[in-house]
Amino acid sequence: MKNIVILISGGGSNMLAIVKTAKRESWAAKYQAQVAAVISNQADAQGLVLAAQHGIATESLDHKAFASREAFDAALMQRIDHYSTPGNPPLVLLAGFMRILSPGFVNHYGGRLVNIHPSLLPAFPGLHTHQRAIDAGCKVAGATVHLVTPELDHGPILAQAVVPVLPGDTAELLATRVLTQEHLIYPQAVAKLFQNM
Ligand code: NHR
Ligand code: GAR
Repeated sequence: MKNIVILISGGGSNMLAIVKTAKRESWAAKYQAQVAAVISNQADAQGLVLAAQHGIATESLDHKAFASREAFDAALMQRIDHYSTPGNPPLVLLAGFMRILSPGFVNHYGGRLVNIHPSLLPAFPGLHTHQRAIDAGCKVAGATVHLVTPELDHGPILAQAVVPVLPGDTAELLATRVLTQEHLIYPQAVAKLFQNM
């Protein structure tokens, strides 16, 4: 069995979309894969409650309890690698995970670390993507699933979805429109990765 570990910081709606798809489409039988755990750097993340309701193991690890980014990342790596199975390090999915990961962490999971970013990369890496797209006068916006590399939001693109930016849009309205698409493309991109693994 290949284990998936999902890292979150908040609501966890992308995490939930992946958990539900994995169950509905019986990934266990199809790909010998399952969501083994959800880990949050925020102890009060609503996503932890949702994951537990679906019978998934949950953990939280507070980045503020560590002296450096590297120390937090090393501890996080240990927690994740607890879910390794013989011959298979876990596939690690960032789903609204809000901490930049150091090169040591990224290289440890090389090719097995995936993020969903709420913009059409390479446009708008980093934070506040929806407001920046509106301010730039973009007519379309969207989301990108990509492999994580040490350079923020720059890894190879696995999937994208496009939505219109509508007159009068606020960042909140646009975020909701984009999020609906995120829930479709993230599970699809993960399934495609497994088909090639
Ligand atoms: N790490 C690496 N090395 N590469 C990527 O592509 C990463 C990553 C870690 C997270 C998600 C990301 C996004 O999709 C992601 C991609 C957090 C920040 C950030 O500035 C930026 C991008 C992303 C996630 N975080 C601040 C920090 O100091 C904290 C902000 C906060 O807590 O609200 O880490 O956009
Ligand atoms: C999603 O839109 C995701 O793309 C974005 O945060 C939201 C999390 O929602 N990620 C980032 O902004 C990473 N910096 P969710 O917790 O409901 O999945």
